[in-house]
Amino acid sequence: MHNRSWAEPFKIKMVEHLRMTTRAERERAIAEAGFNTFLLRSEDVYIDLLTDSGTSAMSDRQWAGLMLGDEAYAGSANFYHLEAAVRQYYGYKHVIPTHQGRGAEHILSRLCISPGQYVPGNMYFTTTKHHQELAGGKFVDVVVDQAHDPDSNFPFKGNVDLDKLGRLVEEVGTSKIAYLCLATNVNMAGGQPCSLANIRDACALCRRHGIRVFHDATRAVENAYFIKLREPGYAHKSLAEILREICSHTDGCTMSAKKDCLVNIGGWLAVNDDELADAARNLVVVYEGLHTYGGLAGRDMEAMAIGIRESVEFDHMRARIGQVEYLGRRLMEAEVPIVRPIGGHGVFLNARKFLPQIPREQFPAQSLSAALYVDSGVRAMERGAVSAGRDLITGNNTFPALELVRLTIPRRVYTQAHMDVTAESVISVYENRDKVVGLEFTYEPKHLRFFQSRFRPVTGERVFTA
Ligand code: P70
Repeated sequence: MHNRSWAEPFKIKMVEHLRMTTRAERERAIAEAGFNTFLLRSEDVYIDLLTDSGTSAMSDRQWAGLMLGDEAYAGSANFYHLEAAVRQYYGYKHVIPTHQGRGAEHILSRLCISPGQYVPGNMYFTTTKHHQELAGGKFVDVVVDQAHDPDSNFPFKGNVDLDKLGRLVEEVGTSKIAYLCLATNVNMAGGQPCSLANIRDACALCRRHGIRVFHDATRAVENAYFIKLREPGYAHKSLAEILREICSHTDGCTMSAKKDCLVNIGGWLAVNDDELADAARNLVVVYEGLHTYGGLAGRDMEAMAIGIRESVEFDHMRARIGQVEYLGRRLMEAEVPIVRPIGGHGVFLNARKFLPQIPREQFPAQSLSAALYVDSGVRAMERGAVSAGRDLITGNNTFPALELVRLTIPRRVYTQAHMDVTAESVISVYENRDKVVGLEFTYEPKHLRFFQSRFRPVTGERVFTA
């Protein structure tokens, strides 16, 4: 079986029509959107690779599950199905649903961070860091150096750097550390996994110092897949076994179920500690909803419970990551600069290498995602300086080592032919890269600026003049 190419372990039952646009229409649409792909109307997008979040195609079983929604305000049967699935596959004791991942991050940050505390993490994620800061915490990056190098082929670029973590503990003392925020399949590094050996060691270090570890489990199953393929000793374990082992080292997790769990909306907070669970259940009623629905409909929780079971099936993950690799390989063959190794949820273009003529102050990744949309209607997402935002203290723009454009692949949605068209478009923009111009802000909001910022080209009216 495994000497054959991967193919989707499903067939298509319903189709959603896409609208094709002309280049002139796209020029107008991106200008109206302030050259920010978040502000495009989805009707104007052909292949939508903005995100893998909430964009999955649900299975017929999940759709059937929607019809079993128990919309009771309290004690919905679907909550208990979700709770059982999380306990079985992730292994945490207490499960508190939230409307999506950031709802869980909000509750956890409020409960576990005191003002002035540090929160080490294996690379920042935008919403996670924002909630940590709103709670008075300070994020400290403790990911391995390889994560910041797009050309490093290290197989576990998501790993925690134990020296960096140890040094922080020594410098500030355990009482100043809120917890370790441990992300699996690190998003901002390019969808890069942690090894189980590293997870074990990082969590052991924390335990020795009495520091808790909370896991951002958003893409933990994708991480489990890479462990199975790459880490000695795991080839014969199931994804479900590896997932349980990952989670067993940590004290709880936040989850955006809109990714691995194959649903369009939902999330949860899970913890093992009884007192913390009580406090979280109490706080969730203030911000999300009663602790047996957390801002979701009963049907959403049912779809999530079913999605969790489907997500750990090996053939599903093999096809999912196989598709991402297919796109990545096509771009590598054309020598387009991408982050290596190819990640789990998308292919990340290295905009600094792609557009060396655009200075970082003119946001090359933002320009590149706008140019790609103009070329073909493919929508990508900036993951560089605009996403990183400003320094809390100085107010200056921060320029992370990685200035990337993410081509994020929704699960079970697009075909290999869509990947071909995407690759052809990226390659054609690459061939005409000298015709892409930089951008400057015309509007910059206070919180998570990348979502709503507006820009204009630094010269002329068009971002891509090819
Ligand atoms: C994405 C989405 C969400 C996310 C995540 C990790 C590792 C938490 C969350 C929050 C959506 C997104 C969010 C902010 C900026 C751009 C896009 N990631 N942890 O596309 O979960 O969205 O459910 O509140 O990746 O990567 P939620």
